[in-house]
Amino acid sequence: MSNQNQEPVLRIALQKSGRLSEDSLSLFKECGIKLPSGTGKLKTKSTNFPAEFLFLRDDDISRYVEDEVADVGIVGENVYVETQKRLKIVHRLGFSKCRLSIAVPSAEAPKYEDVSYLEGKEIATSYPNILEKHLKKNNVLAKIHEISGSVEIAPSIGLAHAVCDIVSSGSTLLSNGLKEVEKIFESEAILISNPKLAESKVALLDKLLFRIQAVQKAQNHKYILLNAPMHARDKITALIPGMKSPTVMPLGMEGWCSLHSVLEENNLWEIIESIRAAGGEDILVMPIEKMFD
Ligand code: PRT
Ligand code: ZN
Repeated sequence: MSNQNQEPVLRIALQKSGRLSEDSLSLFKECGIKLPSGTGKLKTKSTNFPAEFLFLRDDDISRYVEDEVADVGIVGENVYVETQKRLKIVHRLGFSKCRLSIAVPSAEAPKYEDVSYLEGKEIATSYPNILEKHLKKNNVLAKIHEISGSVEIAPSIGLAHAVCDIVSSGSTLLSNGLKEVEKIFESEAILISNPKLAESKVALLDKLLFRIQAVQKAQNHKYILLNAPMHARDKITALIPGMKSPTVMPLGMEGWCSLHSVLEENNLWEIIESIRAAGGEDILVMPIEKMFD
């Protein structure tokens, strides 16, 4: 029960242990939100942010948020969509990426041209709702066997002709003689919230989001410093426009300047090549801790 006189606290549900937990905890650490270390408790309070953490099975997080036991939570999008809850996806977090795919025994794979291969077949999965929607959309009638774990062994024990399972590296499918033939859903960790949060909690959530965005932006950008001959300055400046424009500083050496800027990680190598082709030298690329614009 919440007490009206108490300061608002954002109750955050996280996976206790599994593929979401480590990245979830390091995200809060990067956001400067401290947790008492190594308590192993089910519930703990941040020591420097009005937040309380609940540590749960990932399958239970959406329900806790729906039931208002938690205000927000971090879950895999696959689990959230499968459970068909009407919550709010507040932010995409970019970690615990995986895909939900159809796989068939390798010997059968050449026969799989499209989803119509599954007509009249039996498919084992832990994601019956997402699979059913995909089959319906493609007008395919198939029998879905819902199983909660070790889906990949279903074809070899004669339970199903195909599986629909989470894939990350693909090694589980490979070691079970299966071949991924169609990707039906892509997933990453998401921050979900109850749509009926009180205003005071929304303000805390906004504060948290501001920090998460600064951390994510910093992770996707690098700080770059380089030396350029004066004649190449404008050309290189155009390659690294940065947040407003690069800093240009004279070097002790006549005819040269130093350029400082910020660039996106995902086309870093191409930009470095262009800078070198334009005459830039002595290039340093460094991580950015936080980024606010
Ligand atoms: O104990 P709890 O119920 O909390 O955890 P859990 O065991 O149900 O979930 P967990 O920790 O395995 O996964 C949590 C979330 O991480 C999932 O809901 C996905 O959103 C995401 N995720 C990312 C994955 C994977 N990668 C993944 N590889 N979830 C599961 N797997 C499994 C998959 O089921 C298959 O058995 O790993 C196997 C495939 O991996 P590869 O690398 O061999 O392809
Ligand atoms: Zn689970």
